[in-house]
Amino acid sequence: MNIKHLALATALIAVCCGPNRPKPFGPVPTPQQLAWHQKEMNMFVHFGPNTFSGLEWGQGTESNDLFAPDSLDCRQWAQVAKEAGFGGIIITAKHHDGFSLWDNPSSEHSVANSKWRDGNGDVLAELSAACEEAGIGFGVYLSPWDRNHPDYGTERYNDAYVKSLESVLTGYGPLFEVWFDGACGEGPDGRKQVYDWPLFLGKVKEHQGDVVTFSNIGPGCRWVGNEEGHANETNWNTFTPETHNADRSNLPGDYEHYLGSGDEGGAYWIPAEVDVSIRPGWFWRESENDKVKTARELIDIYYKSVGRGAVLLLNVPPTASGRIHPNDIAALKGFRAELDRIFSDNIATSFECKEQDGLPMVMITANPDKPFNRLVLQEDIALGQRVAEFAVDVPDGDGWMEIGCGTTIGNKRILLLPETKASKVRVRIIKTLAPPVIKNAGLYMD
Ligand code: FUL
Repeated sequence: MNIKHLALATALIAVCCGPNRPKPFGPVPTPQQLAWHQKEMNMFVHFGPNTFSGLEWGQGTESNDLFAPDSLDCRQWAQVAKEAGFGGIIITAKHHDGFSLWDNPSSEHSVANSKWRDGNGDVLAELSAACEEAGIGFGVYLSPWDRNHPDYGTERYNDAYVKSLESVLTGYGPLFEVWFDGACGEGPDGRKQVYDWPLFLGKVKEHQGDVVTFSNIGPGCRWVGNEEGHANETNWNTFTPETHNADRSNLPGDYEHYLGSGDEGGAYWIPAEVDVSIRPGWFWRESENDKVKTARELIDIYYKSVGRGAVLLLNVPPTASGRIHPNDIAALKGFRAELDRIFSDNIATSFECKEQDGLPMVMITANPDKPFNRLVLQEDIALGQRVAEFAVDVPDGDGWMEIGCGTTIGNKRILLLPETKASKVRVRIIKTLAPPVIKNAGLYMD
């Protein structure tokens, strides 16, 4: 710890988790963002012509009839999601190929002009009803990039896109998240589209209020900067976007790394979302049935996303039949069983927040007979994000011995520790931007 941090922490001891609820500090989440943080994990569903062609990015020239799931079962998706512990499902209503899973008023390239269910099918209607029935949220991904639309690359396309957007924003009840993919490819003759973000975001606000809106840089949540399943160890929910069109020239250093860490003292609450697929690709293909991530790989992703204060968006793509493959279901069941096994037995019996040796502390009392190797900490983020650095000690003779350390906490921090038995564990808050407000502390064994 350097002198500056010690001084800062000393000046801020006053509170931790006492009865006097402190005032908010800095940017805070909206009620919708707070509910989103509490979901911790959502399921992404990539489904469309690519499911049938094996491509990751469809050309936009595929026949409408390529999309032909013979046993579409959105209730199965919702059930799988719910049982795995996902708070909602986000579906690719339209991916880059432009094919729309509902009757898109500004496109001919959709289920409505296909032989599937004689043109009367609507995947969004079916999935939103299934999510409602299962008691989980429903969200939509609507790719701005469109390789099919004839107007792509011209000003007219923005109006066409807005018409599609309004159709999904008004047709399927309240959404928990709207997902704007950052990909912006070329249209015919190399035409580049300049997306009208103020127009798009204005329509979201008009029809769905403060729904959490994902794009590379928010405003509801930001991309974490990779598709591998991890946030950075230091992960601030606060962030100051410079520009919406990913003009990276004036951003600090490595842009992707920067997205994964956010800004200490950033101007807005724009938390990171970790999007990653359970398979190598985003879309299902037969050849990847034996490449589904294992339960343990998913646990590792969980530690590096939810356990670093982010929200996890795990893609589980249905097969061409319209059902989720048994291998993906087995992996998710294993993942859920591992989470339950690890986090059902809290070795901490109580915790209190106090001052000791001039620092704010979380003092945890633990069952000395049981080993632990995971520490869970949670800030009360409704009051902002505060903690920037902490260290973890256990008693050692007359003193203490440090067994781990970390930086940010946020909604949830899971710190990996060496296997330890102790009657007490103390968390020293070494650097904090305001008096820390820790609402939960626990010890677990993995
Ligand atoms: C990317 C897309 O290009 C991928 O196909 C996928 O949809 C992923 C979630 O976002 O930008």
